[in-house]
Amino acid sequence: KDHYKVLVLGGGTGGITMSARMKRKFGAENVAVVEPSEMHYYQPIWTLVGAGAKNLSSSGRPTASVMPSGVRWVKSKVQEINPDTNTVHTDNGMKISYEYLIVALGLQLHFEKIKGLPDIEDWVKFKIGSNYSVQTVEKTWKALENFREGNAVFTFPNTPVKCAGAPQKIMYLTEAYLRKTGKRTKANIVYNTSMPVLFGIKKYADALWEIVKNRNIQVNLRHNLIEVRPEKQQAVFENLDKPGETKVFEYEMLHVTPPMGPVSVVRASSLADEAGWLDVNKETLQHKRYPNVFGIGDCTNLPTSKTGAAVAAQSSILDRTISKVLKNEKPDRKYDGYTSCPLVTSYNTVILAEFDYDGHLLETFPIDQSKERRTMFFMKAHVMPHLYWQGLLKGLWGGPGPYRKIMHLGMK
Ligand code: FAD
Ligand code: UQ1
Repeated sequence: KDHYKVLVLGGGTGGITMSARMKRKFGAENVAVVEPSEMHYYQPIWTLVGAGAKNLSSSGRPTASVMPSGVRWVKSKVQEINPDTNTVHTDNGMKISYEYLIVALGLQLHFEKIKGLPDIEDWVKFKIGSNYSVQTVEKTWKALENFREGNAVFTFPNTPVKCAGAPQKIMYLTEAYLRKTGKRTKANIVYNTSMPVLFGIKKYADALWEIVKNRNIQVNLRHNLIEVRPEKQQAVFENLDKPGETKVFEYEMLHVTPPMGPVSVVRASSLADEAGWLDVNKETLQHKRYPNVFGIGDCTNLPTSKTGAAVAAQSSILDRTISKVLKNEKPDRKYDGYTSCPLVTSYNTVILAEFDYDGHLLETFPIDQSKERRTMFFMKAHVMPHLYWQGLLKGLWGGPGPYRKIMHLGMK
């Protein structure tokens, strides 16, 4: 069969979530998902894998096991999207047509844009790691375990990224680990970020500045990693405020957050905006020019922070939008940009950031979430994985919005 009522591109967080919801709406036989990967990963736990607190194997399950039963899995890569003819070409030579298209292709990592970064097989030798990919996350832990003395350097690129807190979460974990193992006095911890701020939302940024001050962590703003000299264990940064000026940092451990960008197949299609991201309406998630096309998650140009928590909130809105479009009615519920970032600040504490498009706080719990809390760490490490596999991926978790209202009943 090569025609489906609903075709979903990508079987990651957003793709599996929407396929479960579309199965309920249209019946499994009317839904197909294009995804090449044999394994599906719960990426948020990689923060703890890189710090040696969880196993990599706990983060993955076979794609076959998360695909809603009866939904067609096309195990191939999307090669070309033609919204004018309602067709998609795949690497294995299929041409699939659709009535409705949901694009959930995530984003692309660009390690190759950093000059001199060695082949991944050599990262252990050169003390480099990155929590951002399945191939590199265990290398972070190796570098941390092998740390003797010197600089532990953490980077944040000059592009949009997914989970904007993750580049510094691993830094706090490293600091805690080195303290625990008696090596902290021999270590200098350096966070070099391209951003002009430590975090985009002031309330959380204030809390994080307090933490870096107390733990003697050096933060350099507007520092962008452009080159690694592995043999010399040096990382080269450009000063984004003074073009042409570079600064070399020696390292004993280097955590790289790679530059990121839109996936090439979206960028090359007429679905993209000027920057290459999927061009959707920020309230309804419907494509701006093709009304039978929708987007969710990291591949979109929704002006919020790219996270799984955002995908959860988007999924219930998109479900509703599609119901309305089906009935030729106007979409009514609006996505407010809800996103969340559990900022892991040690092996047992988390600051749970939650906010919307305008940077207004949308905290679920009626307590000050900018404080480091053990309860929130427990949520991140032990509750969220279940909520992900059993709730979100089954189309049963649409974000904490409704619960927030209940929790705040009778409170200001
Ligand atoms: P993905 O889940 O990445 O899925 C994209 C899918 O598209 C993939 O399966 C890929 O194989 C597939 N694909 C790509 N190209 C093609 C193609 N050409 N054809 C077919 N398929 C293709 N979020 C949180 O909410 N909380 C956190 O604490 C958190 N921590 C994180 C920590 C780290 C280290 C990382 C890396 C991410 C973290 N995130 C967190 C972010 C979260 O994982 C992502 O935002 C979320 O997975 C986005 O879902 P998505 O469906 O848009 O993309
Ligand atoms: C969330 O819904 C979610 O998706 C399942 C995450 O991804 C792993 C999160 O990290 C967070 C924080 C949420 C938000 C949920 C609550 C209960 C605050």
